[in-house]
Amino acid sequence: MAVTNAGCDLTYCRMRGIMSVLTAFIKERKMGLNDFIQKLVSSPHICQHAAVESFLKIDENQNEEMEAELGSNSLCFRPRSSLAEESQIKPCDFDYLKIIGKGSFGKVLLARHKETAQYYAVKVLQKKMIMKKKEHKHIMAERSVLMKNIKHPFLVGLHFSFQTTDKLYFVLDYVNGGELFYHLQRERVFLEPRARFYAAEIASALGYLHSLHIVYRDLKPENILLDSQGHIVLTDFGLCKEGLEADATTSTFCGTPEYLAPEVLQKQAYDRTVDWWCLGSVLYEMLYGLPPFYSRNTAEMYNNILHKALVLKPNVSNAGRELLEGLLHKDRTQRLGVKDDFMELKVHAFFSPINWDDLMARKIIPPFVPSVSGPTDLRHFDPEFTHLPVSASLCNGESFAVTSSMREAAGAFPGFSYGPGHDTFM
Ligand code: ISQ
Repeated sequence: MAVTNAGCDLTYCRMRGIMSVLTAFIKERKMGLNDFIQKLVSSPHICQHAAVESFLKIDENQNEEMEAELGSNSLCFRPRSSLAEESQIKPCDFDYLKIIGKGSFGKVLLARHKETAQYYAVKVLQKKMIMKKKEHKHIMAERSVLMKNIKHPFLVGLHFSFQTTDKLYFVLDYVNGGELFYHLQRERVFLEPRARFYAAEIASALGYLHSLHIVYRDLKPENILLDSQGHIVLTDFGLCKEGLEADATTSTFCGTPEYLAPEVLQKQAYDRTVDWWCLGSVLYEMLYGLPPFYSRNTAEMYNNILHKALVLKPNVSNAGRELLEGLLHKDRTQRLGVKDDFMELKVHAFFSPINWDDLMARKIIPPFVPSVSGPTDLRHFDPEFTHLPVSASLCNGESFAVTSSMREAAGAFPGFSYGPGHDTFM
């Protein structure tokens, strides 16, 4: 009995020992698993793998909790779409309805997802053209910026990106309120409250990008859209410069010359204050009807930007003129926003009627609501685009004769594809 008791005691002791070893083991495993999960979710690439996604059971709510735990800068980009489909997203998953924009590298189309009937703006870029103009770094930058868990009420959202041998596809939020400057052209100038509303929404989007160390860099009229409610949507992150810390500068530029800041024109180093110059240019144009330093002669306009003093006619309020002077300082070290970035703009007298919390919550009623009857109402898009025939090759048009330049283009965008099932590159 004693032996048995002793045996029991021993067994009990042993049991306790085993339990504590097991507990330690489980604890360690748990920590290891936590580490593992953290690694998984901080790699957008891995966490979009179908198997990983189902392992993590990422759905909207869980992801929100996870984001709160991991901090808002987690790199795991949440697809905005509720697509349950786990197969790879491909061009033929969409009906391409109309061309709504066109540029040198490709076009933007209104597309409807066949399964969900959801409308998207699909930006299709020709790899060949991008390679020819040595722009693939910018395109990858656009995709990487869009994927950086960017979520802001006034920035276009990326749902998926994928590629075929000759094309890159970005599947973006679709908005049909038209370009801000389409409406400005119709009205010549905006009254101050309306200009203030747009400038405030744009400023909050820029401030948000800066907080992620992203400089938008090329704010220009065609990148500023309105949604159907009349809120701002900034598109086109192709020229964004990623990874600029608060006092970092860069000097590479190849954008279009709409609102070029002096330092960019002179190919000097620039930083996030370049965006405040661009905002000043947009605000100036909204209030005065033409860009600042405008001349029909481009060379003269460049000269004006670099050397001509800013003259502000008195038909704008003192606060408005003071803000423009601050934003359009030729010397970026004197420009409004150089110290505290967006904070300096937020507290400026011109924006005193703006409640920034309401603005971010889209609670400020837009001063103008574009008239649209529904998603397929394209009245605010240029008929020059919408009347163009939609190419059938978007869905079935892989080119058959594969040339060496195509082969080169095909492999030039590793890691571009993003969305359900895109764990590998094409
Ligand atoms: C979204 N909706 C309409 C037009 C667009 C152009 C470019 C990028 C996104 C867009």
